[in-house]
Order: sequence, then C-alpha cells, then structure tokens
Amino acid sequence: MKHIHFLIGLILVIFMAGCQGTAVRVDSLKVEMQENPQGVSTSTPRFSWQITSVKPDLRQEAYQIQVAGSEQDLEKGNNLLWDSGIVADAESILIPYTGETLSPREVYYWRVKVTTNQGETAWSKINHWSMALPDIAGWQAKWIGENALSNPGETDKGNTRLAARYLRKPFDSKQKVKRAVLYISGQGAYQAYINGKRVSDDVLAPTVSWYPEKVYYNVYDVTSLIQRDSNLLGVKLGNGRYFGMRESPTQVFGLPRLLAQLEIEYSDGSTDVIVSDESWKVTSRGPIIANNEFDGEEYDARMELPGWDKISYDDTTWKQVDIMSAPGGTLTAQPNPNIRVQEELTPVAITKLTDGKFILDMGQNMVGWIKINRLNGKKDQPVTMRFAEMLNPDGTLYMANLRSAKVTDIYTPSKDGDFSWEPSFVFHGFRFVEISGLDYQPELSDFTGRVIYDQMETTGQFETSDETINQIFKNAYWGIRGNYRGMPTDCPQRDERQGWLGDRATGCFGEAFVFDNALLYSKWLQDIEDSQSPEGSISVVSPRYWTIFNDDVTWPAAYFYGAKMLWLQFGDTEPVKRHYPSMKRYLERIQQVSMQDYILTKDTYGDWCMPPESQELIHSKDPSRKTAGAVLSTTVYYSLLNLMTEFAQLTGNTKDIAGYQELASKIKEAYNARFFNTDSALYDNNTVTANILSLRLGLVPEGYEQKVFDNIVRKTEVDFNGHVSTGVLGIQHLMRGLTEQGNVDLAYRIVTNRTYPSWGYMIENGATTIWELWNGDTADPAMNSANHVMLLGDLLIWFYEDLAGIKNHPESTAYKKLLMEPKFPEGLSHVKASYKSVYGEIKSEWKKENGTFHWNITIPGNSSAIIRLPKELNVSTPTGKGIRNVTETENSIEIELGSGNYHLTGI
Ligand code: RAM
Repeated sequence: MKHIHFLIGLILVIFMAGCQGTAVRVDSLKVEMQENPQGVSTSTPRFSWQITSVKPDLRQEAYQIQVAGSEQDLEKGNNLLWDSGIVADAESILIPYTGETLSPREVYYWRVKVTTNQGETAWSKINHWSMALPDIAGWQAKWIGENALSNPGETDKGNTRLAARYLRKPFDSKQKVKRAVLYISGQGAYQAYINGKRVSDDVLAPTVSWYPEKVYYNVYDVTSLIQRDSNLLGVKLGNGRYFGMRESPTQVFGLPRLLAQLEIEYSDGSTDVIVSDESWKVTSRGPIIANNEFDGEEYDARMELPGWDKISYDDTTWKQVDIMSAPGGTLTAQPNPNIRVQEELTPVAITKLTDGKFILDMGQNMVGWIKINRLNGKKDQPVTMRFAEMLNPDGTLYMANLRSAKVTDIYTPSKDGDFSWEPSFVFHGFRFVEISGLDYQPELSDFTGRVIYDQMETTGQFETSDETINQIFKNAYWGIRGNYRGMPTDCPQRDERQGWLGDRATGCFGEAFVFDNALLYSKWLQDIEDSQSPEGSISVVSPRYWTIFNDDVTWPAAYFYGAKMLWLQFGDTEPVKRHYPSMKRYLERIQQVSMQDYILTKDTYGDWCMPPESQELIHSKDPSRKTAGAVLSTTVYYSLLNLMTEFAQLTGNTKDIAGYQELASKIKEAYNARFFNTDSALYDNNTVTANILSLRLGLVPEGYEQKVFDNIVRKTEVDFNGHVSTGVLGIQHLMRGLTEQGNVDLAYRIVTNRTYPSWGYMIENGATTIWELWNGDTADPAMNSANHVMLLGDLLIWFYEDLAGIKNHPESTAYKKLLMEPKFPEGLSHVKASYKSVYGEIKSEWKKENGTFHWNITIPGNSSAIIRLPKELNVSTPTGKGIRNVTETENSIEIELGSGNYHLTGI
C-alpha cells in the first residue's frame, strides 16, 4: 500500500438496514458470561448486555438492572431483590450484582433497561439464572460406586483397564412437580438418565480438575423428565482422568465414583431429595467392558442391560453400591460449559486394503469419535475401529506417532444384523479410521464423525485473497477446537493429551478471536493455581496429571499471560484478582531458586521445536541455532514483572509496584551487561528468538532498537532465506515484531511460504491442522503430533490486529475502543474479518482493486474506533453521522468513529 498513492475520497454510507423507526434495543443478556446459566456459585453474579440501533454512534449513558425471585414480580416491579436504580455509567459488561443476599438453589430473574444518546430502550426480555448449592452444607449425598476390580483383565496398574459402572435408583414423585434439579458429579465422567432419557447433551462431563483440590459438579433442571409416581435415575460412570489412563506418569486417583442429589419441589410446596447413598444398586457387568481415553472403548452388545435406565428393569442381580471416599477437593459448581458434539462430518472416502480392512477418510484431522449409523454385523464377530492422523505410503494407518495409545474402539454384536453405536467415554484425534470385522464394503453414510469440544461460540471469521493464509486459518481453527477439552491440551491423539502451559502462553490471545474461550481459560487458570505446590512452584502441566515443577519461567508464563488475555479480550478482571497472590508467590519462589545476579538461570525446554538443521531430528543439536535458556527465562521473567505491575495497579496492590519495578530494572541491566553486544547490536549468539524477545519484551537499551531489529531481518532473510527460524518462544513475537518495526512484507513472506519451514509447508504436505514440528513429515515419530497449536505463536493475533485492523486501543479493553490500523503487505489485496466481541460484532473488510481501495467497517453499539491510515493516501476529510473526530498528523489521518457501518473508498 505504501507504494501506491491513493487519493482516498471517503464516502460514508450508513446502512439503514430494515430502517423501521429508530428503536434502540438491548439484548444478548448474559450472567457470568453465559445465557441463563444454572448453578452460579458467586454471590455477586455479573451482568452483561449489548445495545443496538439502526442509527450510528450509539452510546450507553445509563443503565438500570432489576432482579426478582419470579418473572411475575419482576414484570410488576414487586419484591425486587435488586433495583440498581438509574446508574449513570457507560459500562455494559460484567456489572456485579449488589442487591439482597442471594439464596443457594434459587432461580432469579433479571432485566435491564438502558439510556443512550439516542433515547431509552424498553425493558429487555427477562432472563434468569440459578444459584449453586451451598458448598458443604448443601450436600446430603454420599460418594458411591463399585469399589473393586471385578471383571477379568481389569487393572489399575500400567495401562489401566476397567469396565463402566451402571448405577440406578428408583424413586417416587408423589405430586405434580414444580421444579426438579439434579446436582451431579461423576468422576472421572458420567452420563445421567431419568426414565431412560439423557439429562443433557453434555459429553465427558464434568470438566477435568485437580481432584485433590477441586471437584466440579453440574447442575441440570430436569423438571420435564420427572413423571408422576415411579421414576428411575440411572447413571453410567466412566474412567475419565480420575481412574487415569496410565498408572504412571499419568495418575490413577481411584475407582470411579458418583455424587448425585436430585431435589424435587412439588406444586404444593413440599419437597423430596433423592441422593446417592447405600440404597443404590450398581453393576460393572454391562456392555462397556473397557473405556480408556488413550486406548479406546470396548462395547460388548452381548452384555447389554436392556432398559437398565427405566423403572421396569429387574436389578436383582445387581449389587448394593459401595460407599466411596470423597475425591478430596472442594466441591464446586462448574463455571465453564461442558464438552458437546459440536459438528458432524461425513467421511469423504472408503478404501479397501488387501487384507480386507477398510480405511475411512474423514477429509479432515478431527477430534471426537465415529458414530456407526448402520452396519450389518455378525453375532460374536467384533467390528474394530482404529484411528490415526496419517497413512503410510501403502495406505495403512500411520500409528508410530501415537506412542502407547491403542486408540481402538471395538463393538461386538450380540446377533446377526444391523446395529448402530457410538462410544460414551473416549475420543480420538484422527483423520483416518481403519475398520475390520466387516464382510462387506460399507457406505460413507454408515458413519458420522462426531466433532467434540467445549461448548462455546465461534466468534471469528477470517478470509483473505491469499489461499495459503486461508488454509492456515482453517487448520488453526480445527487444531484449536480439537484441543479444547475442559483444558487446552497439547494434542488429542497420542498417550499425552495434557494441559501443557507453554503451548498456550501467547496462543490463547489469538484463539480468543476465533472462539469465545473466556470461561475455559478462566477455569484453566484455576487448575493452574490448584496444581501449584505449597512452595509456589507451578506445574507446567495443569491440572497436574503429570506433576512437573521445573521452576522455569517460559511455560508458567501462560498463567500470567492467560489472565492478561481474559482482561484484555473479554474485560474480565476477576482472574487477575483471584490469582494475584499465587502469581506473586510463584515469582518469589523463582527468585529464590533460579535467580543469580539478576539472571534467571533455570530453563527446561529452550526455544522448543525450532526447525532443526537436519530434517529427521526433533530437536536441533546445533548450538548456533539454540537460544540460551537464561536468555529465555530472563526476558520472559522481566515481562512477568511488568505484567505484575499492571496487575498490582488493577488489584490495588500498589505497594508491590516499586519492588517489581526495581527488580525489573536490575534484571534489565544485568541481562544487557551479560548478553547484549553493543557493537553489533545483537543478543548472545544472535538467534532471531534472542533478539526478538529482547526487543518485544522491552529489554533493548534505548536507541538500539532499530539495530537489533535489523539483525533479526538480516538473519531471517539471509541465513534462513525468508523463513522462520524460531521455536515456540520466538514465534510468540515474530509476526507482530516484524510488523511493528515496519517490515510487514517480511512477515507476509513468512506466512505465505510453501517451503520448509513454514505453516504453508505443512499444508503442502497435506496438513489439515497445525503440526507439532516444522518438520512433522520427516521427523522421528517419538514426538510428532499432527495436531498441536503451539507453533501458531502470535499468528492469529497478527491476522486480526495487523491484517484486519481489529485491535484494542491502548487505553481500552474488550474492544470498547478500537485502534484500527490495518497493514497492507505487498501482494495481499483483500482481507475480510469479523469478531464477535463482548460489545457486539466487529467487522473489517478491505480490498484493493484496480487502483481503488475499499474498506467496510462495522463497530458495535456502545463502542468506538479510531481508524488510522497513512497520510500518503491523501484521505479527504470525511463528514457524516458517526464521525466523531478527524485529526491529521504529519504522517497519518485519524478518524474517530462511533458505532455503525461505514464504507470508505479511496481512488
Ligand atoms: C511435549 C508436549 C507439549 C510441550 C512439552 C514441553 O511433550 O506435547 O507440546 O509443551 O512437550
């Protein structure tokens, strides 16, 4: 763009879509960031809403929230528990409740009304939420299960093996039910039924946790499932992470167990409580004879228990349940939504192998499982499915990178004829499925790929004129959602699947443009705190199913960066407040054990997964490519001190600030004395990572920035021929770093490369997700997943902030105010992006076409934007509604826009 001189005439078009009247509306009502949530545990739930108008420049000036115990009361304004009154405030997200004390279990109704610069809204529709049980006093239920390994082959050693438990409890409902609520936790995972119907579509519930500290339970309104007189509550219990997949290093906490409390309120005001206790029956001799997240599920239809989940079933052969010990952690209402089936795929091809097996191709590396819609089985002849991400050259499954994970689902028919089936307690990461045990060629429609991840909205779309970028975005999209399972995991396929911190340190920001991941990440930060050692060490895998206290810095940084992301992206300051003390403890611990002469010495993983010198290696052995651990630890620790300064300000811990700043400046001085070569303006051995971390994290002495940057560019262009040379650490800063110092063209070259090493090279080699290694096609399979997201670094942030110009203004959080300053790399002619922020959907689409420039922008209600374009474009001064201000500086023109739709044209 800088090469083309546009004369931009700015035409403002306000799309008066459906231009009936001038009504201002308030909608998208949320409590604790969810619509009508059940089981809220905070005593001060926070309210959010969005406002819209057909006219531009909509601003909230005041709001009024009302809360009552019933819809009728709220409508009439009677017995209000909270009437905020008219509060003169522009804020429309996360406003905390300050009314009368809320009671556990109760349902509350709320509405909001807003005064804007365009007039008042009507009262919003009425939404509701329910409160959780009181922590301990609320529970009368006991943990129950079957406290034995009672089937052949079962073991809690090595590769664990255990059948699912089936539990049942008949109960009567004497009257007409007004409200029935099920509070339930089944560890590791449960599926609950009332009278044969699932209580929800959630799968693999509840969310994972560090059980010795925290145990989550779910809350479901089951009123409609209860029938008059006799009822049956049935629960299937799987192993999940509680009865872990491996005895070591993954932990086995104990045998599965259930806690359930069904509270019924009748129309006459009387109540009943059905709880898990010794009156329940259990069997582990059901059809799910094994379920293990790494190894798969085995289903023996000959052992089916037809009707076990209905009242009429005869359970005389079942045992009385055992009372089990509590897992230990605090019982807490789950704050984040559970996993669900979020999409379905039909396979694209079936091939027959010479040995009679079939290979299904899903056309996409996905995470979930295969649902068999209809297959013709033979009695006693198992149908076996194995899962893999890639194929060998001979068309068989490539299983070498799965390590000890057996990834095998088996269904054994009880009779000849059609059957359908899907597993209950496992998932796989796969594109290809090998099917054996069939005597005929099945059809594509016999199978459905069920794609699973945490229930959340897709918030971002992104498309450009460049096909490589588009496919990278698509691969990222599949990779990110494929690795959300109550925690962000490293990978979904091999015998690992852990919440590795380092993989998400910066990635979490980019992900937050594409997915509404706020509740997932705030829950994961709690897992990190729950996994912290008494000394303050952070486990680089959290929840610490693998306990690894390295006392290094680069992986634990995700704890701090994640909290900052939630604040910046969603406006949620709670995580910073909640975790401030434990973050501080960690920083102190690191000073004690790792800091020598103001250099942080401990580091475990280096610049993990940088491209090695030879393509079959996993890690480079060449010292000139490796960045010193102390460089990584020290620069990142320095960034944490600066973050803590911001956090201290936010949380009122201002007395800590001087200490952080003093330490930071000593570290900067020591670091530069030790690693900075002032003559050549390079750090240590001059890796791109060493230089870019120093530059972006603010350690470069004033005046040397350009020279350090020049070294980065030279190294990238000359030594690596315009390719990436960094691993997981450097890549967190590379794209933004190159761009903010003025070389967006080099960033663009890196992202559009199709040769090694690059994201495009992965695509060139058939990737439909992002690889763990730049050389994932040639490296040792010992650590080579085809579905990791850590190498995305800051790429998605760059897509949104720099290519689309969707960026927070430095003074703003949650995009209340944007600074839209798209960059125009040579060769890119079109970018179309959208992001559903907490205030509403932001859109940016620009196009360069035959010498003209077009930019469509949408700014949601109650937010605003400053757009900044280079002066050389000769932008003419715009006028019109929604334009708040125009400023010209020496090099740029800045236009301040209120909410609305705008079309800019340059000629
Ligand atoms: C691998 C994981 C993860 C990484 C660690 C250090 O085993 O897959 O991606 O964070 O190592």
